[in-house]
Amino acid sequence: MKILHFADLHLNIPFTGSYFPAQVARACRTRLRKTLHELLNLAAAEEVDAVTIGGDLFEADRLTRDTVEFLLSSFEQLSPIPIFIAPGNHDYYSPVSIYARYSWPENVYIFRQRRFQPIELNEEIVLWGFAHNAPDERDNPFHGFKVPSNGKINIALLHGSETGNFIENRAAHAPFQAHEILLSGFDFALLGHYHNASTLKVNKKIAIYPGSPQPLSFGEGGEHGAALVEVLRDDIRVRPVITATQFFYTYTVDMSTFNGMSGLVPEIRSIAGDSPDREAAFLRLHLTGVIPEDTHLDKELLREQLQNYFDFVLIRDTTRPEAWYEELQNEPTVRGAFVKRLKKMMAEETDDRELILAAMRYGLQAFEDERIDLT
Ligand SMILES: [Mn+2]
Repeated sequence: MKILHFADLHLNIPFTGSYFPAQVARACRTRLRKTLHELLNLAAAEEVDAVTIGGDLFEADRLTRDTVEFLLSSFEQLSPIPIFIAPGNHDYYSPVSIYARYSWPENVYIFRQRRFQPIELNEEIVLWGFAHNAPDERDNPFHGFKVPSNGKINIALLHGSETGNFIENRAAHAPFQAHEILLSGFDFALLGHYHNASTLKVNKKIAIYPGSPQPLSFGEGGEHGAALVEVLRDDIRVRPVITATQFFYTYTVDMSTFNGMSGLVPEIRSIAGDSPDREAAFLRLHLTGVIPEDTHLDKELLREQLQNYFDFVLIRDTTRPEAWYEELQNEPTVRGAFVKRLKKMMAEETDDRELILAAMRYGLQAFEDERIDLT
């Protein structure tokens, strides 16, 4: 039995969190539709027995009729291959949801209940789907649930947060711990929710997050794709398939060591490398540090130059002029005292000026809760 599993496609996602202009966001949404077609084409080419979707297929509050019709016709084209959907927090099942209001093609099966429900995939394999019924399901889906002993291979399909040891994480959607998958009697779990691909192990592989087929925001730098899962009598084999064609890059430049634009642009550009499959690249650039008195940085020029290589450039500027130190040392805070002390050291120990300046930089970054890269 061969299954293509994916999750978190997030059709119609607005990309507001990434500050995309409308045009860039629209291009990304179009790309997500194309990605769905590629996933379904892959399912057909691999002659899978089933497709499973681990939730967040779309963002319900943004969904257009057009997208619904796109989904219905795309899924119908895969017929007779069955598609099983376990709704997540963005596409939760309710009587007024798109899942309930539209008539879906016959090869599409939607799980409706916030409790595992079984479907026999064949004589040996049972798929158990769990549906979110609200945008904020905080209960553990495995609590109080036990697969009846049926001598079969039991696979869970759900959208949820494997929390590791942080069991007190109250904001998590459908939180659980990896070992509970086995405790409930499942052999394996096909998951969704985390956008970076990962594998859960308890002695052996017991579950996968395939990752969102495309990364959807800055910070989603991991692997993104789908998983081809082969269920054998005594083994479950997983083959990851990378589908990402858009990429989000984050880069920090300490402007304290800035010496001219000519080196900066190639340096930033090189983080994206060369990738023949890349359709779009987005950059979030963080400028930090204290700028020496005689330095001038033309941010608009920098953005313009970077836009030759990136489809979107977001610049966050937390640089400060050198004169800022003077102001700071009079501040009646721990930070002020810190700066005053280092200034005094600088005046006394002229040999260690560079070192003290670095300490000042890192210290101030820490005060501002910034990430500190010791370079
Ligand atoms: Mn989710």
